[in-house]
Amino acid sequence: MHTLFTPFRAGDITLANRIVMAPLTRNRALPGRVPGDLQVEYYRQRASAGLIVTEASQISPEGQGYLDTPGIYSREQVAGWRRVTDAVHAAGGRIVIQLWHVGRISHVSLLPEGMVPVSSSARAANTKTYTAKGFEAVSAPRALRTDELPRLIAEYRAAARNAIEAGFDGVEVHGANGYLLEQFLRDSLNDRTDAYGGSVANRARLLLEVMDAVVAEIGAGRTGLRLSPVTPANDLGQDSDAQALYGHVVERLAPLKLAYLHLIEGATGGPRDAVPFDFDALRRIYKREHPAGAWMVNNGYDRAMALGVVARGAADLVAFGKPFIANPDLVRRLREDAPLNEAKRETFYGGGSAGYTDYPALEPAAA
Ligand code: 8OZ
Repeated sequence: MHTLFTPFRAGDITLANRIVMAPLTRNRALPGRVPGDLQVEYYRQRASAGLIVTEASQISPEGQGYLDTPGIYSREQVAGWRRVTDAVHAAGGRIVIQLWHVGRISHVSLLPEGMVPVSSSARAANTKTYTAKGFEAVSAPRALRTDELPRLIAEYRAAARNAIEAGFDGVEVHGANGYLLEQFLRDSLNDRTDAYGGSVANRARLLLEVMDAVVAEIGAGRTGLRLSPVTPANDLGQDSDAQALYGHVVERLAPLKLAYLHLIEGATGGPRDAVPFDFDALRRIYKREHPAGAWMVNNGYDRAMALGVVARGAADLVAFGKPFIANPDLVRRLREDAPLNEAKRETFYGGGSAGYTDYPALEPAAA
């Protein structure tokens, strides 16, 4: 029996198998950044995943960076998500919400009147985002003042509270892919001279304070975190010593006893080995102090790789992104080694049910 298909306990969350649906931005929220009927159907179809991590969802209006991404800061959003979590739970699944603040990866047209994106620095990213007018260059950010950080941390905490009210099994803090928390972590951008810039300990401070706040609000057993130590995503640039930076981060996270850590190995959605990094060394540091802490891996895994990494004990959980877009019954297809549907890129971001809730599942197995 392959362990990939056996149940697993991550903190307070019991998973029916080790296969996780990775967070996937799909830009289909309703006005008010509220999830609606389409999201209920999309996530319900994928409830056989051991765990679903929702698409990244902004913790505040200022945390949004793309058109039509959902939030988890308003009453209407909580009510919308409640319908999603009820549907997934009724189908026997487990679901956590990814808590997101994009930092400087935004455009003024997506933000409340008069606001500009915020970051660790005032330096703009050389990248585009998707607005009501299509792809546009991101707007120049301003550096957050030190005295604004407690409010930001409180927003993560309130979002975590909202998530539990919405019926989620927990939250995954988005600490990856060039967004706000990673903008503080890496010295390729963070040019601060306060207690949140400079040394590794200072650059990790905001992330660790956010994790402390979320854990204090909803408990460590319902809290996960996603990291991407060497991704080039969103023009952040590489840290001068990623191994030391992330070694410090996981060493400081271990005593929190989180439900799971979720690692993007390599370039998000791209090459796994473009930048050298010893992910297993990171895992060993983390597991030394938190052996029960689930280690979730992601990025370009196929069936053989996933079976292998779990069988070797090098990971507890494996997250799949694009395969879950195209295969609502991915767990069954992996178990039976059945062919997979191909995901259609044209319908990844925005639109309706086409390329979203219309990918076919296998016919029911013969009795
Ligand atoms: C693709 C498009 C927009 C956002 C990430 C939340 O990379 C995202 C994202 C992905 O983490």
